[in-house]
Amino acid sequence: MNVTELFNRPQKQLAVLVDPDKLNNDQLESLTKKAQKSGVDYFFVGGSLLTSGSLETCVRILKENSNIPVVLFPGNTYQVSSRADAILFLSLISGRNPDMLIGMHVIAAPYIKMSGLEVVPTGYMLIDSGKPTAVSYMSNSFPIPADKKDIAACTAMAGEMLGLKVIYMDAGSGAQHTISEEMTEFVKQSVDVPVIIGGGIKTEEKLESILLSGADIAVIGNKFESDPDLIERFAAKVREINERG
Ligand code: 1GP
Repeated sequence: MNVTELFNRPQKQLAVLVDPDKLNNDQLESLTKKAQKSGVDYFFVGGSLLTSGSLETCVRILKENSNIPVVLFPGNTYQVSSRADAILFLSLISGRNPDMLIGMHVIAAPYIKMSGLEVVPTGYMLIDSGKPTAVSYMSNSFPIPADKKDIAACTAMAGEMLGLKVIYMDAGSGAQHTISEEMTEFVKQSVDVPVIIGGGIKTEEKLESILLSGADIAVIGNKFESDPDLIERFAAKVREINERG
């Protein structure tokens, strides 16, 4: 199965977000082994900026120490590695910055084609989380207000109609407030493609309520960076939800 097919599986899934800037090689190797042991579904790899970490080294360590699919979640056009399994080809449909809707894609397209990576056309939607995030600043775009679930749903619908294969709603890394269950549910009911939710998920309770309200895949970065031992517990929670049905 390729990554797009894996995203479409009926069960709830867990992605660990790895920012190559945040972990040294030893920490990354240890986190990778924990994720492998715990049965995590994906690694998402990327960051708004890469200032010290190496994307290539990061992907190599993930691949050498696990058989978990590695999916690039690029913060810019430089974050392409042919060692990964797939790339989220992100169109920032919550914003009105043409560079993030199509401009960067034109620049990246030939490199991505040469890389041979599986391309997952992704409708990326930033949702307001109470304070400006790195990605809203770097993308020069406004997030969708947190209480405007109708705007979020119509944006997701439009993305699906444009042919995007997955919707990723993100409150931003380290968000103060996660995306609400109400918005998650409303968006999920509005589209047939898988819905990914991330940003600020820190507890098993939150993970559970986001998945039960309709998210197909939950993405967690910050919390696992500060406490990698939680990976096992969070992955067990996802398994438990799937077994309950
Ligand atoms: C950010 O959705 C991801 O783009 C994950 O956010 O780091 O807050 O878990 P956290």
